[in-house]
Amino acid sequence: MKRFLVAPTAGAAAVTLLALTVGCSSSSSSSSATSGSTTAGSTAGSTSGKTYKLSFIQGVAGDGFYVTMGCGIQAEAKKLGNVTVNIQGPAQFDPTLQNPIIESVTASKPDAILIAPDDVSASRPPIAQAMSAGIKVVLVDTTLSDPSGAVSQISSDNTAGGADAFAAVKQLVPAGGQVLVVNTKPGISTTDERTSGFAAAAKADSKFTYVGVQYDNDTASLAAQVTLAALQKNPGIVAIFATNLFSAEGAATGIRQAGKSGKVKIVGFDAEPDEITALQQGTVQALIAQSPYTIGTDAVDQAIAALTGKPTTPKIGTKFTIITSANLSSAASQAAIYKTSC
Ligand code: T6T
Repeated sequence: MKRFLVAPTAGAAAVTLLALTVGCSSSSSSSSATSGSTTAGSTAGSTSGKTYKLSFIQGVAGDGFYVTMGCGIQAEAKKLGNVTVNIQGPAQFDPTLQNPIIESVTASKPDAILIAPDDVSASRPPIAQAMSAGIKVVLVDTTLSDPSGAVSQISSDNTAGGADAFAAVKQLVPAGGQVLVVNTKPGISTTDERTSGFAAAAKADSKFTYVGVQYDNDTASLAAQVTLAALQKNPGIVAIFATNLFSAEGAATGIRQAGKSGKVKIVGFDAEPDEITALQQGTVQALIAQSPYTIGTDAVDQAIAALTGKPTTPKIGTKFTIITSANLSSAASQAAIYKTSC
């Protein structure tokens, strides 16, 4: 996988960016209420004339990360010319909502499923059932405690991303102090790993006190509430690491409500437009943008390789772009902002 570096830039909240790389790709898009399908108009990528049917099951619908991943998936399908894609996702990041979608997609007999599992354990049985039915499975973004049988696992290096978030906090608050994590919920591989990476780095630095993690059930409204409560309980908090898009949006609201905008720093994961607005307004100081579009393109390539007997890559890591107000206008930062539609 690739990793990045957070390099200090001149002036205030400057954490400039980045760039290590070590692996390969990422994903996205819709709800049980939402689904879409795209079909290539030619057989440009086909040698046999066969058309391949892929299904992409998002971690949750309406999340810019998965929307962007879906754009990559659809673009790659179109490029190959002999691939159709159906996109669906649960209304919440919840295996009890996602599992029935996995089951109904399996019943529809696609050639491959690209999926961001909602829980490391609870998502395994229906995914194993899909594999047993002969469907190729590519794990995008999140993974399982037991990923055996999957063609490929494609994601950011999330533990490293958590450590990078702490490096950004150190640059923002060199004197140290209390730090908090606002996270989604236990059992999501990606955000658990980000939290562990951040906590380990914070605990290893004697200038900082790690005050723990608050969970928001992947909702911005709860993230705002737990942030406000945590700031009231621990007025010494100097920075918050928000482990994903909704956590960052909500933490920014909580800090605003506490009247501490800009005083308590936020380093957040992801880069959807509302997070960029918070960065411009000075509520959020740094964003660790993932590469969901690339996860999507790589996932299609892995699925098609598996279906055509070509070599596959068991683990692919995709890069981060660390966005700050100082580098927001750069081409790299602009290209890293997530899409709200394709
Ligand atoms: O951070 C991404 C994704 O990587 C994570 O697994 C869940 O949350 C997001 O989709 C952003 O909301």
